Amino acid sequence: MSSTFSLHQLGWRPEYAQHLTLDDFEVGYPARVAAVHRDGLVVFSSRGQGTVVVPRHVEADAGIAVGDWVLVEHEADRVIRLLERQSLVARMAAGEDHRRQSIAANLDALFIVSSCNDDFNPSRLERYLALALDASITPVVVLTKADLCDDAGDYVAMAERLAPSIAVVALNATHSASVGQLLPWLAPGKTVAFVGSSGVGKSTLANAVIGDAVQLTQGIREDDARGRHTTTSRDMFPTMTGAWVIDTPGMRELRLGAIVPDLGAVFDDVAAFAAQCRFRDCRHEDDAGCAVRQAVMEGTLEARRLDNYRKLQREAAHAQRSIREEREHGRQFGALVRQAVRSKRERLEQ
Ligand SMILES: Nc1nc2c(ncn2[C@@H]2O[C@H](COP(=O)(O)OP(=O)(O)OP(=O)(O)O)[C@@H](O)[C@H]2O)c(=O)[nH]1
Ligand SMILES: [Mg+2]
Ligand SMILES: [Zn+2]
Repeated sequence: MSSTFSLHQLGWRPEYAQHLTLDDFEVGYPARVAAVHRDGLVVFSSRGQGTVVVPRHVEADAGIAVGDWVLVEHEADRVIRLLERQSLVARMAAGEDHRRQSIAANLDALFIVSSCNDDFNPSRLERYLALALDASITPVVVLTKADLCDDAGDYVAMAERLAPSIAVVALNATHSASVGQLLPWLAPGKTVAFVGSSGVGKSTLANAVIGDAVQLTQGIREDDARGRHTTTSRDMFPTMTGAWVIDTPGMRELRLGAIVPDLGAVFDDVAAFAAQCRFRDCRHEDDAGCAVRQAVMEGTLEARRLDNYRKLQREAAHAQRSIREEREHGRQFGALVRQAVRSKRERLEQ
């Protein structure tokens, strides 16, 4: 895949140039990140595909992500800096690690993939929907394995109820005519990513829209114990229609990493009931004057949905706290270093 791409083809937008000066263009050129490896980035640019290193001082919130735009030195395969992102999908790292972990940057649409079987989980879908809507990315719920279930329509109806006016598509990922339903989001220069649990068909879908280039993607896949191909890295590929698609490994856990998540975009019904609670700061824990709990009691609001809303709220508050602590820690460390340098200088000057 050594073909070259124009900025336009790569999905460039004038916004990315906002903080670039003429000087910047003299020393470097913009390139788009197609893969992130430990020892460098794979990038696409007007020079074709290349590999560049990232100097330590080039920092990015949550790390440089697939889909990011970087300025690369003309004379060396080295990143000068990261260009301002239009959007970022990130999550909190699993376990004790409290850092934010980027999944993909500068997306136009997020394909949230689930299957028409036991994988279908409304609370998990709400989680992904919140992630996309919070980043101002168009979410599309893609329900695979429609060919293996009795009535995919039931799943579509359940998914449509999860957030106001979202697109839901049911299909057979192994059937190209069926995958054609994704074309409205694959216009030239648009960038999309597939996310969801392992085995739901993300790579099958990605390969279907990549088309002829499909054979080139096999290298990134590894056979797992069950003889299945399971994706192990995030990579961006051009599609037949001139869009960009990012395939991601199946996620077991998606902890919201948004700093101020807009849960109201998904849970508009909860927000509407909450507006009628007697107390403005109602936490919907007590029945007294709580319109939200009343709605659950009357059956107009699903108890599961309220539980999930509150769970995501707690999670977001937790993420916000750890991000603040991390920053505070960084500041304190910086102050400590400056103090040490100052006292050393003072000693030398005495
Ligand atoms: N019949 C049918 N099989 C499907 C469909 N979607 C995926 N599969 C099959 O499911 C298996 C897993 O698909 P993958 O595309 O590898 O799943 P994935 O989401 O990329 O999985 P990870 O890379 O592990 O995250 C493959 O054998 C596919 O052929 C579908 O809509 N219908
Ligand atoms: Mg895969
Ligand atoms: Zn309430």
